[in-house]
Amino acid sequence: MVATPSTERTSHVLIIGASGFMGHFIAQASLDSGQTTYVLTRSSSALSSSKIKALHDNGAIILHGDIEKHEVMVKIMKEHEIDIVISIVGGEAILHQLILVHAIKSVGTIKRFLPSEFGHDVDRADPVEPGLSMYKEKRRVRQLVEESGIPYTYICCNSIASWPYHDNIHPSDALPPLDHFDIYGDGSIKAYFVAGSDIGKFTMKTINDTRTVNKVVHFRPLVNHLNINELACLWEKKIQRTLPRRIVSESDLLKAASENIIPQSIVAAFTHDIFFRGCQTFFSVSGTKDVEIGDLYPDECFRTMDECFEEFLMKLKEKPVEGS
Ligand code: NAP
Ligand code: KXN
Repeated sequence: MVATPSTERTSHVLIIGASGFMGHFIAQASLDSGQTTYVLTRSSSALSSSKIKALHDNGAIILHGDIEKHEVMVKIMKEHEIDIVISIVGGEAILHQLILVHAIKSVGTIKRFLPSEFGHDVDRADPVEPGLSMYKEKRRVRQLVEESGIPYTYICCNSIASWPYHDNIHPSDALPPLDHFDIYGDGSIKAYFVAGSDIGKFTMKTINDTRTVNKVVHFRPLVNHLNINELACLWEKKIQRTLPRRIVSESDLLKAASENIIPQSIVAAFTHDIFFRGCQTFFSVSGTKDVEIGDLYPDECFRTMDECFEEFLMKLKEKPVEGS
């Protein structure tokens, strides 16, 4: 029998924040999954950004706009018949999404909205300030989305696979340490680490999946459920030498948070929440709104931390750091 070509059109996905750190992984995964991918940027000379140019070269359609401009966003979503909106704006722009939610509501045809979450479950985690203020903003966005009746999915992907530096908002842009390890407390509290490409890949699986409508999707890959002592040993095996450990105490992190230097103090607050309070593991994924990504896609594998550290090692070999 000859297969009939499918006449179903691919989803039109609008990605906001693709020039950013996390957004780039999502936009690349959207292209890899074959969706028609629109990338919104505020920059009018977008192709001068190497990240946007790379996405354009891979087939993304670049649009100029700003989520703070209601009418512009309504026009863009209507004109391009957008089905799915994924926002991955950074910490300073979380509340700008309130305007975007109103625009999505007035368009009326958006099938799914993924707001800028991509971390911990903000309704459960309770970090110290200034981390708490960022979560309060994300909670406000959740509340408006739910009141508006827009179908949504919240991606709680936990930590991006990298060394968890307490002062770097984009830790996977940096190599793991080569001089010493900062170990938080006794180093025994575990976290979940997910490769950026997997955050993208699994996020894209959820967007047309009816099981994730109005759900909080938790990423808890057991292969990457590790504490910082285990991470340090893994990296030592890769670089084939041992490094001294320096203990960073709970009060050191609380002090770094209380200094209120943005964004570093926000990261210090989240690092405290992860490695002292255990915010990624203190609850079970069992509420009526919760789903675990591994339960949804049991046949899909996650990249392991071993593979991610191997990739860092390759980068180190390509570009050796002085003194290493
Ligand atoms: P980022 O690098 O700061 O990038 C933010 C992007 O937002 C920029 O590319 C910017 O695009 C876009 N943007 C900002 N304001 C905008 C506006 N008014 N209209 C349109 N676009 C706007 O962000 P990020 O650090 O990746 O953070 C993204 C999300 O991921 C956050 O929710 C954050 O909490 C989370 N995150 C999680 C982890 C983790 O380990 N779990 C790590 C990092 C981030 P243009 O300049 O091109 O307009
Ligand atoms: O401006 C920012 C930003 O863009 C990202 C301030 C903080 C962050 C952090 O977001 C990121 O560095 C790490 C992180 C989150 C949010 C995280 O580990 C969990 C989370 O829920």
